[in-house]
Amino acid sequence: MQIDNETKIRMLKEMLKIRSFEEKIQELYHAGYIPGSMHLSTGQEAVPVGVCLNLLKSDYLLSSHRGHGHVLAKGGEYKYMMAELYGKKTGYCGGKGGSMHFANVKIGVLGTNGIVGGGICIAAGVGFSIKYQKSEKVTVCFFGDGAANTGAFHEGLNFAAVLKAPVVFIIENNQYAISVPRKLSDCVEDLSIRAAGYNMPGVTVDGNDVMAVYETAKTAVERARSGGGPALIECRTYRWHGHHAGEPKDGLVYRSQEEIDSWKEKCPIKRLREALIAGNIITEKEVDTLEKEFQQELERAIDFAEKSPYPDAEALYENVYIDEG
Ligand SMILES: Cc1ncc(C[n+]2csc(CCOP(=O)(O)OP(=O)(O)O)c2C)c(N)n1
Repeated sequence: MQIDNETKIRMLKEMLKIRSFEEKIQELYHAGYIPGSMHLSTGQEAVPVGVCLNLLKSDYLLSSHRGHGHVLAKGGEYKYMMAELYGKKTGYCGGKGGSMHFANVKIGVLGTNGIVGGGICIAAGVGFSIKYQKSEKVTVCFFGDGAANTGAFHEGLNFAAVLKAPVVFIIENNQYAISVPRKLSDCVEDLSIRAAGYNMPGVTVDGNDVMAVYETAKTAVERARSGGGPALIECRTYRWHGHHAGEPKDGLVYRSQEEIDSWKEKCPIKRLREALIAGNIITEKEVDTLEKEFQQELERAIDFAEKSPYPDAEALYENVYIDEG
């Protein structure tokens, strides 16, 4: 498959957008500006970007507790995300969701989710509703390798397959579920072979190669959109930091520095950046400019979040039950 240069530049830009955001919020979290807990996806950026570049704004997305990258790749804006992380009224969920609970229907983000595997059955239901309404939308659902060992995984994939629902399930296999390495919890090497149990295509792909992710997702998204039913994609990747931002020694307790360094060598951004510069598709200077622009946008987002008010006490009771009035 030939990927045009414009798309390749977009891939780099979108990955830088996620990396810049997460590096900044990590700083802010440790400086005490962001309350609650936070799970970073640094090193995993090729997965959301490779998948979401195949989606339309009207398509839907569900995600896990590690969802900043997914929301950004689906069109999320720094300022509303930052305000949400700060717990402010102007955030995507009025400051009541925080890092693990972003939702914005306008950009098709139906929810990131603190329950491991929690998005999988919802995605099957969303796929059912798309089919029921005879619409041509697609739903993608991101979750970790740990979530692929939950009962919800079986229920959700089976239900979506029986209904031939337009859902693309994406396992972000970052090698660990908290501190448990996957060799202690998986009985198969390629998690994608589980797709056979649900009679859907399953593919394992290098999740640090954004072009490979893009191409694999393209096939699955087009198939789902044209009525072919769901698919399962396993993206092999790695999280550079600890399970959550406050984890002791940033995750060095259960894994070695050598292991982390070897994955940093395979950084998806470095890889694409070097290839695009070598191919005269973008210049070093243009990449620097992009990075500076993201830094400036982040400063504006922080300012917006800091100046925004906290939700009113009465907001505690809003969005809990449907207002029938
Ligand atoms: C149903 C449920 N069980 C346990 C937890 C605690 N928990 C939070 S994250 C996590 C590990 C998830 O691993 P994985 O699905 O691989 O995602 P990753 O954190 O690696 O992105 C666990 C067990 C939870 N949030 N929900």
